[in-house]
Amino acid sequence: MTTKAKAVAPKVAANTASETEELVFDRPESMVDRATHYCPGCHHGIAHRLVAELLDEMDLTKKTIAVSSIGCSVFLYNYIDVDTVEAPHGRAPAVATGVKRARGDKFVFTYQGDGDLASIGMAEIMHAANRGERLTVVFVNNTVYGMTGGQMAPTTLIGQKTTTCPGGRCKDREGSPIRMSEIIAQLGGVVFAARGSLDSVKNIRQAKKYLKKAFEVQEQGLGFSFVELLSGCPTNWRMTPLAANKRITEEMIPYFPLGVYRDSTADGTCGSLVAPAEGGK
Ligand SMILES: Cc1ncc(C[n+]2csc(CCOP(=O)(O)OP(=O)(O)O)c2C)c(N)n1
Ligand code: SF4
Ligand SMILES: [Mg+2]
Repeated sequence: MTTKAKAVAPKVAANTASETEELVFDRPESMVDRATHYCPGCHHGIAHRLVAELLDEMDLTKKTIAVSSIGCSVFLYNYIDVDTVEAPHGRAPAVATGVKRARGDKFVFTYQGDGDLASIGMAEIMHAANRGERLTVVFVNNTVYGMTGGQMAPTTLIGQKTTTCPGGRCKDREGSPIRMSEIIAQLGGVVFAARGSLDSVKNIRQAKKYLKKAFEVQEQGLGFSFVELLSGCPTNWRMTPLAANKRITEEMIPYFPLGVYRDSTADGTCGSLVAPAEGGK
């Protein structure tokens, strides 16, 4: 189910006979030239773009099989020009396991929301990580079930109002928000686990570095790699995009600290859990 991207614009565009303009920002070749269905201010588009940029830069596009799941990113195959398998809700790590084991020559990543990965698919993600499947998981945590209208997710913050906890999430009633990167990092088959954020340019650049490392881990055949991306859902948070970004900075990052939680590669920390780079627990 691939869609061909339009030819990319030349890197130097002629303006007049005597003048040229340097193209400094362009659409990645592996991204389809099409408007997305995402709401204004949604971070799924940024996450897609980071993935697409790396597929281009690492020359992975032609050998990639994406496993998209259920949630607002269900139409990922419309936007990233790679072969894609659509997995039932939460089952992407199990489907990706089959794909990667059958086609070890392919680059395989799952792209999952927090409702998908940390709720209905909790068993699948835990066991795929524990087995050390040689695949990469991109986990978009926006603390809510976005697609279905804003129900509480396992990652919903204490006090956050959703349609299923209209008075705000209460620890005694619904339990504490689950920190997936910290849990995943402790499982035996995990080589790289990190949490980035898409709320600022600085954090987006850092998130791309984490994704790149995770992709390299798979390419080197080392084992399971996992990157969580803190993201905004302005629509279901009932916020403007700017206020949503601020919420990530001020409320999400303190609870979900950014940084590398496991790096067992040769240039990493040889299998030990590592402290997050910033933020407090
Ligand atoms: C087995 C099953 N249960 C429930 C649903 C309904 N459903 C579709 S998307 C979704 C929530 C997705 O939330 P999340 O994974 O956080 O993705 P987001 O939309 O926030 O990116 C649910 C519950 C479904 N499609 N399949
Ligand atoms: S509902 Fe939320 S997650 Fe879904 S597209 Fe809109 S802003 Fe993005
Ligand atoms: Mg979500």
